[in-house]
Amino acid sequence: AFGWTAYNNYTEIYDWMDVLLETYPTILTGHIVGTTYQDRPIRAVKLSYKEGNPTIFIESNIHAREWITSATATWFLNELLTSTDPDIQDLAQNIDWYIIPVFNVDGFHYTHTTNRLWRKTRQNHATVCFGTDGNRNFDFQWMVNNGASTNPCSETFAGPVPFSEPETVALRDFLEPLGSKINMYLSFHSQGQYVLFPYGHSYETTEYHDLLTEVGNAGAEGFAKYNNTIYRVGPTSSTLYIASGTSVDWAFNEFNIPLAYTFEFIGLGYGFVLPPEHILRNCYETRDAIIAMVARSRQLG
Ligand code: 0X9
Ligand code: ZN
Repeated sequence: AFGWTAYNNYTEIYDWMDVLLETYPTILTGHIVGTTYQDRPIRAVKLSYKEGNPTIFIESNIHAREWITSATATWFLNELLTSTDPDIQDLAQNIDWYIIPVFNVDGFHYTHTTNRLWRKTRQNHATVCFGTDGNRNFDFQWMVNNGASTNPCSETFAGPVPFSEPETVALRDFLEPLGSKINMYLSFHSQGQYVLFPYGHSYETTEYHDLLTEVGNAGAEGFAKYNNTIYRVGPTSSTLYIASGTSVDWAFNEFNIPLAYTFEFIGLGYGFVLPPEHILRNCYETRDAIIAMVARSRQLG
């Protein structure tokens, strides 16, 4: 049965999404973001109780091996639909949510069948190596400042050109009519315990730096609530490393989204292979982080 005591593969996640769509037909709508290189659908759900809500967009598992991200995204979606906690019911009823639980479907499938530690997409650009780092393939400051690699065998291969991957093209085209309505964009990753925000490609700070810091700090307080888990907060470049052509930086810039974050969840020393008994802890921590970030952003208007 579907749940959060073990990790689920993409067909299990998609079958569960179908059940949700049948169970909550007035609240949920299913969307096909696009199709992967290997012809799998990239699916999203939109949760909306009413007209006129602000919008939060969650993109998860762009990196294939980061299984805790789709586990957490699906748990959070389930929570929005079923929780009796007033804070969660408030989030469900007064925010519109778009959630892509598994963005890199081909890569995710490959981690379940062949190589648990695969990161990239599965398209081959006429070399011996497969795959592009989806989170280096977006057309914002693509390939600048050594924040990605031109080597197709590298884990951070940026692709031969920006938007060389059908997956990143799909997200671009899906966001085009929607992006300017998004108030908060969240990209789920593992691991390292960080709340990161633009920019990744340079140390230059953005016009939203103070707001991003305030709301990011609230997120870290939320992550700490359940079990004292310490998250560091700051721009990707100065807090983690230089990364160019990422989805968050692209969406932030393209649609002027004031609140755009990357979460790097817990690894607990296990790296990307977080044992399933730690899934729920990460879910609770992420729930508390999102509650806190929404509360702080409402206070700040
Ligand atoms: O390098 C990455 O893409 C992310 N770290 S990971 O270990 N999950 O691969 C960090 C990306 C964060 N940066 C931006 N979104 N700018
Ligand atoms: Zn990642």
